[in-house]
Amino acid sequence: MIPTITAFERSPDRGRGLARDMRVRWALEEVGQPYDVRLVSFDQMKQPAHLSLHPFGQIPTYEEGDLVLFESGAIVLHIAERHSGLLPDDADARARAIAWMFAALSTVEPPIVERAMATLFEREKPWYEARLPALDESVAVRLRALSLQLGDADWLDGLFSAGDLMMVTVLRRLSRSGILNAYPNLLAYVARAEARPAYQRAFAAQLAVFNAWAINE
Ligand code: GTB
Repeated sequence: MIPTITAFERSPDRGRGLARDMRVRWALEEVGQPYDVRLVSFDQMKQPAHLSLHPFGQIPTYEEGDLVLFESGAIVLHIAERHSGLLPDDADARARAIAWMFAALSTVEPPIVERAMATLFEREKPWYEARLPALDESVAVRLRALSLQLGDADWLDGLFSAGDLMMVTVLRRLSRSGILNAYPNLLAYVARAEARPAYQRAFAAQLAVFNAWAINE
């Protein structure tokens, strides 16, 4: 059965692959599962039809037969559990890979998103300049630890897993800030992941949505 995911009709990231459908697309590409995409506007996301799929009126969602899922982490975990290629067979290694997925979403992503939100919406506020160093430090605390953990390994725990997929999508949010430049192994880690054919296909697919919209504007 071909699943259907939802994505922004007009992504505010202008095709840079930062919206959270990217991690779902990437996971589907890694496991070789074809998928359909339904594009939604900000207005449609808040209408009953979409709210019946996603209680918070967001993207991405995932529909596969009677199964409806929201939350990109849950969707990627579902894909990884139903197909081979994103989680190790060994039970302990599998549990560790899932722990890295949670670490990406609940430990590393929050300070990165908080900083991104401040740079987007608070730049003109009187407190912005004073607040930024604390936001930067919250991000740095996580990046220092992650960089130490990764060391000179290719991936966080053996072979590439859904944990790496999730962590890289989180780190990519920092790409334009230059913050990753202080962590050459993390920069290389992100580049290594971005070079994967599955990543490239997912990136091209979401970029095509933006380009199609831009041509018609
Ligand atoms: N925890 C949820 C998940 O992981 O699935 C979070 C989902 C979420 O935040 N979805 C966003 C959304 O639907 C899109 S991805 N927002 C609309 C709304 O809440 O009304 C977040 C996002 C948006 C834009 C950029 N960007 O421009 O760079 C990056 C990420």
